[in-house]
Amino acid sequence: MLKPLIEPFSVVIGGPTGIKPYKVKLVRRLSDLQDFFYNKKIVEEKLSKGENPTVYEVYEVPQKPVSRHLSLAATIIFPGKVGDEYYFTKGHFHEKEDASEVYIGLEGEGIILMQSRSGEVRHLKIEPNVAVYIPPGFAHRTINVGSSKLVFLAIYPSDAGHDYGSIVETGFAKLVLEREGRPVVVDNPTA
Ligand code: S6P
Ligand code: ZN
Repeated sequence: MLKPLIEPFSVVIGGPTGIKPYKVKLVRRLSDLQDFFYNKKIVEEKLSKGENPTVYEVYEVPQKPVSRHLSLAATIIFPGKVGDEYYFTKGHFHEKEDASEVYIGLEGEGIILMQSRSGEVRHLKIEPNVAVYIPPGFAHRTINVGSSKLVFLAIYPSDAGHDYGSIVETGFAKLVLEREGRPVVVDNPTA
């Protein structure tokens, strides 16, 4: 039987939401990332002073979660740090282990940290005119290492799913920290 046709569509890339139009907006504030930054004391201090900045926003055009579809999402990570650790996304494995993903840099400069279930770590730069392929089986976190917002487009199987729990449990084996004004990738002492 023929599958029903989905109407083709386009989005405009750029502007304050990264893509337009979008269907779903997600906002991640410092309080949502309490379990993810390595220096939890600094996070607690900021939150107790009433500081709860937005760390990143995601603007999604999701499709039905079935394998023949691809979803689009723009992520905007604001510039900032918790102590010496740059702002980042939570990071996740895809629940569907064979789901890969492509990121395309639109604005700013960042690093994508990738880590396999067996602990192998890779990192690549993301910036305008760079596309990064994230193979199946690698958890991925994006870090804004610049002084302006980092914007990138993600294209991924709509049924990929997100597993955040494993990242909270084990942490990434590497951290991206500022040292003498520059980003460095170092071992995570708490992982
Ligand atoms: C989805 C894709 C991105 C992230 C977004 C936020 O597979 O990788 O759209 O969801 O960058 O990151 P996170 O780790 O909070 O989902
Ligand atoms: Zn993903």
